[in-house]
Amino acid sequence: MLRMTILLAGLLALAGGIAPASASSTAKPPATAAHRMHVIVIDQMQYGPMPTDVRAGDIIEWTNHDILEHSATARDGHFDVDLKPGTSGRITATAGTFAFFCKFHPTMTGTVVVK
Ligand SMILES: [Cu+2]
Repeated sequence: MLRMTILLAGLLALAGGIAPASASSTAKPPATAAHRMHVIVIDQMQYGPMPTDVRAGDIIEWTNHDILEHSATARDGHFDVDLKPGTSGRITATAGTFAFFCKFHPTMTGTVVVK
């Protein structure tokens, strides 16, 4: 039971940590109900889990939690989002599979599928 309580507290802490990002997004142009936002968190020189079920028109946002500058740069040159420490950047997704990397640390890679 104690373990369950600790797990629940952890989940609540996690939800609390995410809340500020969604709160600040209210100041930005609102996404319509049909278009959602997907956040990829960069931490410790890695892109976090890739979003799934991304549709054309959705917003993809990268948030840099590191103290180093990163980028989300499309392999095909389609986009190049610079991410200074502690900042976010976003694109509007178009259909297709796109691979991206960090131009400052090319071993950082990710791929998002947009339907
Ligand atoms: Cu980087």
